Amino acid sequence: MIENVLPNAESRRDSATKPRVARDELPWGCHGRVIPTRKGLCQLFGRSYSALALLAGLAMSGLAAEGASRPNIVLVMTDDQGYGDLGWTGNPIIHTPHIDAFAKESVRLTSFHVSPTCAPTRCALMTGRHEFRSGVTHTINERERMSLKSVTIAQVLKSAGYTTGIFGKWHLGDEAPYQPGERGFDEVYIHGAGGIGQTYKGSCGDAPGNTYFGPAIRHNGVFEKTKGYCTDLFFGQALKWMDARRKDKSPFFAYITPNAPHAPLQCPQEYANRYAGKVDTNVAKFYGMIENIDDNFGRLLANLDEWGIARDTLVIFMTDNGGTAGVKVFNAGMRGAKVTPYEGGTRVPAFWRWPAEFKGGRDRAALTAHIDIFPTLAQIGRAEIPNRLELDGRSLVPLLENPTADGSDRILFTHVGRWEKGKALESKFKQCSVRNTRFQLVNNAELYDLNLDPGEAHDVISEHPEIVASMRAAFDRWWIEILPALVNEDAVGPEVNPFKEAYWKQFGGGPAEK
Ligand SMILES: [Ca+2]
Repeated sequence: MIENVLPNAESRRDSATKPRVARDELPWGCHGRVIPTRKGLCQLFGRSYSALALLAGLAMSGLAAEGASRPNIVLVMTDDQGYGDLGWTGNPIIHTPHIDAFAKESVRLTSFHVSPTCAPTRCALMTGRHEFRSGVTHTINERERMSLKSVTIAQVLKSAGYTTGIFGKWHLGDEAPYQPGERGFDEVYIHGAGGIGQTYKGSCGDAPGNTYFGPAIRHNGVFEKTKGYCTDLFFGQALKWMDARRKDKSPFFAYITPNAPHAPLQCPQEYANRYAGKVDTNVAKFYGMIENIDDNFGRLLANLDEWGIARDTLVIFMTDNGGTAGVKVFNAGMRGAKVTPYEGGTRVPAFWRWPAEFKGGRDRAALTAHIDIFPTLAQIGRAEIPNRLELDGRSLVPLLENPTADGSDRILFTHVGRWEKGKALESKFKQCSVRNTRFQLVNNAELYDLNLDPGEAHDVISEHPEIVASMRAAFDRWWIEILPALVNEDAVGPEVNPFKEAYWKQFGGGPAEK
C-alpha cells in the first residue's frame, strides 16, 4: 500500500546527483555501521535523509535488539499554544501541573522547531519533509491540502502493524481523498478545516453551526452530535479507543490534536474564572483552555498507569506553532509569535517520555524539528520507510536514548508561505529563515547569533559574511528544489465545503440554513 503512494517524480531528487558526504559529517543515526546496499545517502544540513540513515540508526541502537518490544505511541499536539504557555517553561501565571510533572520525567528537546502555522506543521510532522514539498503553503484556499503523493507516518506505522487513530484537528484537506482515513488512520474522530466552526471559500470548512461546546464531530465518516467541550471530547474518544486497543496484540499510534487553545477563545467558565483579575479577559480564557488541556493530559497519563501500559508507551507532548494570545504575558524571552520566522514563531515545547527505553529528566539542546518525528517514530516502531522516499528529518533516537549524543549541526528552513495567489516566485525571501544551531538568517536580511542573543535583538549580518553566504546558498538550493512541488497554488475548490455537504446529506438541510 505504501508503494502506491510514493512521491511523484518531480518531488524525488535524483540521488545520483547528490554530493557524497564524509562519514564525520553524517548526522546522528548515520555514524557507525552504514548499510551500503540501501539506496540513498544522508545529506548534510538536514536537507535529505533517507532510509539508509534509518537502517544505520537501527543497526547501532538498542531498539534494534532482537525481541525488543515496540511501544504504543501517543502524540499530543495542541493548537496555538506557545513555548511560554506552560508552568514548566517559566510562565508565572498559568497552572499546568500535569504537563509540568510529565516534563520533569521526560527527555526535553529545548531547541525543537515547527512551522510557523497550523497546517504546515501538521504536514511536515506527517511526512518528515518540509511542508512545501507536499504543496502546503497556507492554512486555507486548498493550499492546506497535503499532496496525495505524500507518504504519512500513519501509513508507515500501519504497514508495520500499528493500529492508528486521530482525535481532533487534521487540517490537511477536507475533501474525501485528503481525509485521514485515506492517509493511514484506522480511527478518525475529527472536526473540519483548521478549527471548529471555521468556514472558508472552497473546501476548507467545518460542520455547519459548530462551536467548541457540543460540536458535530466526524467519526469515521459519520457525524456524531455531541455534548460537552471539544478538548474533553477528543481526549475522551482517544481514551475509549486506546482502552479497546490495549488488549490487542499489536501496538497503537494515537495522534491527539485538540483544536484548543486556538481562537475563538471558548472554554468552560470555571477554567477562565481561575485567571480572572490576573490577566485580561482573553488571556484568562486562553489560559483556561490550556488548563483544561492539562487536566485532560493528566487523565490520559492516569489511564495509561491504570491500564499498566505507561512503561511501554511513548508519550510526546508538543505544540504546533509559536505563541498567540499569551505572548504578551510571557514568551520565554523570545522574539516573534505565530506566523513569524523568528524563534518565537517556531520554537515549541517537546517532551518525550518512554520509561522502558529513555532515561528521563534530561534536557537535550541539539537543534531538532517536527520533520524528525517521522524517521524517529518509524525507527521506534521498526517500520520500513519506502525505498525512494527521501526525508528532510533525521531520527532522534540516538539523542533520546543516549545521554552523551550531541548531534552534528544542521540547517533548517522556515518559510511562513501565505503569499497572495500567484506570488510564490516573488515571495522567496518574504517571512523566511535559515538557521543552524548558532545563527539564524531572517528574511535574507538579518542575522542573529542565538548563543549570545536568544531574543534576536541585535542584527550581526555584517560581522559574519561567510556564514551569511553559506546560508544564502543553502536557501537558494532549497528554493529551487521546492518550487516544482507547490501543487496547490492554482487549485480551485468546490462550491460547497465537503464537511457541510456531508453533514446536510446526513441530517438534511442545505446552504440556505447555514
Ligand atoms: Ca496552530
